[in-house]
Amino acid sequence: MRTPKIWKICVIGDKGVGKTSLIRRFVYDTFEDDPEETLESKAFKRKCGDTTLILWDVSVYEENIRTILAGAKGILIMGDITRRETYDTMGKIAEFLDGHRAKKIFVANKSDLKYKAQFWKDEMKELSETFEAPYFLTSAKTGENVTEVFRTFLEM
Ligand SMILES: Nc1nc2c(ncn2[C@@H]2O[C@H](COP(=O)(O)OP(=O)(O)O)[C@@H](O)[C@H]2O)c(=O)[nH]1
Ligand SMILES: [Mg+2]
Repeated sequence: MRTPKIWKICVIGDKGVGKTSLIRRFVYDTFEDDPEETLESKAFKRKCGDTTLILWDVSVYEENIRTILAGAKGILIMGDITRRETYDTMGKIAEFLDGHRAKKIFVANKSDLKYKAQFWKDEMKELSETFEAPYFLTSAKTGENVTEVFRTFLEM
């Protein structure tokens, strides 16, 4: 019998980038246009084969960020393509996490709003090369690339 694996994955990024929406799309395959704000960090769970993913939706108000991230196997660093400042935050987070053992993936969300994009693949590629971590353009709204992001963690 194979030992079941439990992996902790944390999702972080500026307020409103779609962290909760991405997790909800992955776990429940739903999307809301007007979800409630995440005041407190919260965990979701989804099984993928013999691996159980515990997904931490990290609140921007989280005071114990290091504690929340402790033991994480993976960290999703998320931005919103319609807001350039969220791209800059991704870089700051990656710097802050330098040396953390977790696998990191950069996620530029809201790809369905491409016509409003303030950054796109070139910028993401730069981030990806600087910090040696893969990137994805996702849409929690349409579901584009959402399972691919989590599948990449399972394969890393
Ligand atoms: N168009 C579009 N809107 C999104 C997407 N993901 C999230 N949103 C919207 O962006 C807002 C913030 O999403 P939320 O998941 O609460 O962001 P969080 O603060 O990072 O958890 C909400 O109005 C969502 O409906 C997406 O992929 N496309
Ligand atoms: Mg949220």
